Amino acid sequence: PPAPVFAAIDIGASSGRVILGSVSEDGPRLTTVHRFPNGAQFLGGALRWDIDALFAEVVAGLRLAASAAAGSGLRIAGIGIDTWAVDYGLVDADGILWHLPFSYRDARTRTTVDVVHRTVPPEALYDRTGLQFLPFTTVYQLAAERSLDGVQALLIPDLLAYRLTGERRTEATNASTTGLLDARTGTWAEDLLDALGLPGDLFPPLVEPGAVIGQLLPEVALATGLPEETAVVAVGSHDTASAVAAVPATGPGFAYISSGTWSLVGVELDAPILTAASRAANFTNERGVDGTIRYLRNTGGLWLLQECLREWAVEGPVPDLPTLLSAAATLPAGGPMIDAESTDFLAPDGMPGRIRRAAGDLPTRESVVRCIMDSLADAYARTLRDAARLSGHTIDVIHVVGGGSQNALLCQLTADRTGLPVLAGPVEATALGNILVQARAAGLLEAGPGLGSIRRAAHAAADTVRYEPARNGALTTAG
Ligand code: LFR
Repeated sequence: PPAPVFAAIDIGASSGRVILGSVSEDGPRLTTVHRFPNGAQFLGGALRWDIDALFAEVVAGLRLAASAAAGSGLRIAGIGIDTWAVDYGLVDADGILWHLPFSYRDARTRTTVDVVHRTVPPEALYDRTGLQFLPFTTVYQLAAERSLDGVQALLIPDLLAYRLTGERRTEATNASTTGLLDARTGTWAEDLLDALGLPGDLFPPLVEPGAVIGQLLPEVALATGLPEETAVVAVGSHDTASAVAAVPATGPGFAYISSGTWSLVGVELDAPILTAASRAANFTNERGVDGTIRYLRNTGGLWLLQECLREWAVEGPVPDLPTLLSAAATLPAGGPMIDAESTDFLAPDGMPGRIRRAAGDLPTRESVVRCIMDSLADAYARTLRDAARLSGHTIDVIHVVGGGSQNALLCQLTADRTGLPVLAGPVEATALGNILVQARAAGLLEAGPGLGSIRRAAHAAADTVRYEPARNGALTTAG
């Protein structure tokens, strides 16, 4: 029989891709078969995701994947989907989508945060769900819905899986970003749903990474050229869960920075930390693959840079990113900084102006870029110091994965500010984690529990670049 390959559909807030991956003795091999841009758009008076356009890209990508696999004599043994977290579509009993999913950057939760907190105080929410306060968490978005009668909420990857298979599930890692999952048990906090007036069956049943969600609908099989028996498999459908699963760590003392539109900065733990000190430091306890806990803070990310580049491109021709970054690297250290964690930078538009107002004197584009890089590295160092202090976890190396791992200036500044070595890569950690979870479920990697076989495979695949700090000094609990 033809050898198996797995398809990863990996969609971030600014771009998506469909990647084929095979897993052999020598480690995993990935091939990108389709790439497409993504971004929230003003549609129907609000910032939303064009989910129909995204689904069309998914189908187009699967069609390309099908022919690439067939051309190499391989069989697609599974399809896994991961995207950004927290956002959802409302689907009625007939499967009709009520409105285009809102983006977490839409302003509608500005008033609903207080509405939720008046019913369940933030301390109680933290104690139960362990999530850092972010104004866009699903629970605040749901409070902005006019009615939830007769509908179910499907998180974005679950919505795409539903359109592929007709099956409704809620994948567990992404469920943990809704603010409605119990951090201790990993099950729905039913009393919380109840207290907030949300229907008990608002979300479909939970499913763990590795489980089969369903097979392709006949019309999807037809459109993609894949057999109907092709399984859609649950993976860490929260992109950050997949990315951190594929961190090529070789020992326990690692921290990670999942670096893309956002930077997710923290450590991996066995159990959540739900203390008042942890809440005060705004640390999150998100669920990872195999019930691991990602203890992290969502700091600002490359969104700051993406938005500047977008705006500058509207003004006229811009130097390409490598040129801008090299120019920024020649500027002296110690320049102006912004608070990269501030919600002031959440919304789109006018980013260079907002950064200049916050930082003060930034005469050139490269000085704005340098300010962003310094500010991100500073936020990373602050966050990792807090993570070590609050968790007691010793950190002796930082793994940077995702698109930002290719940003040499940012990686070096991160090493310098933390005093720790940075191992950068893989770039496609998210797709790799997606594929490795499928491969393990198919029996190609040693079974869990524990991410051991996945991390070993990730390490075999990884082509990492090492950045040494200008001065040494491990971050410890005393840090
Ligand atoms: C990263 C990410 C983060 C989440 C943010 C919004 O892509 O999934 O983990 O906080 O996007 O969903």
